[in-house]
Amino acid sequence: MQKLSPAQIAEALASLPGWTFEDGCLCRRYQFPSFTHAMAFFAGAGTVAERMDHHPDWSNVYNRVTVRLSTHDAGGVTQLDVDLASRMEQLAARLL
Ligand code: H2B
Repeated sequence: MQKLSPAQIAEALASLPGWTFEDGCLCRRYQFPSFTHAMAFFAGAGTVAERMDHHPDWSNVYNRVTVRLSTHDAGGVTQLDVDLASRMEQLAARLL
């Protein structure tokens, strides 16, 4: 997996509303209606991540989930991170 260029990251972000590029990662902060919704997101996105063998750095406080995506092996953001981010958007859309 090749690291994306700043221009490629900017292009990907154009179709990922709410996502930013911060500290070398794709970043998104979700606020769900409840802790239960946040846990449903963890379960769904966790299953997708495991299938992709691509794992998010993420944290949870009550109904909030902060996600940071990068490809450690590549030392930056790759297409895998863009793909996982868009899968997360699909899952979150059903819970927000
Ligand atoms: N997840 C992420 N986010 N970045 C990686 O570089 C990565 C991963 N590498 N999940 C995978 C697992 C690698 O460690 C295993 C051995 O495939």
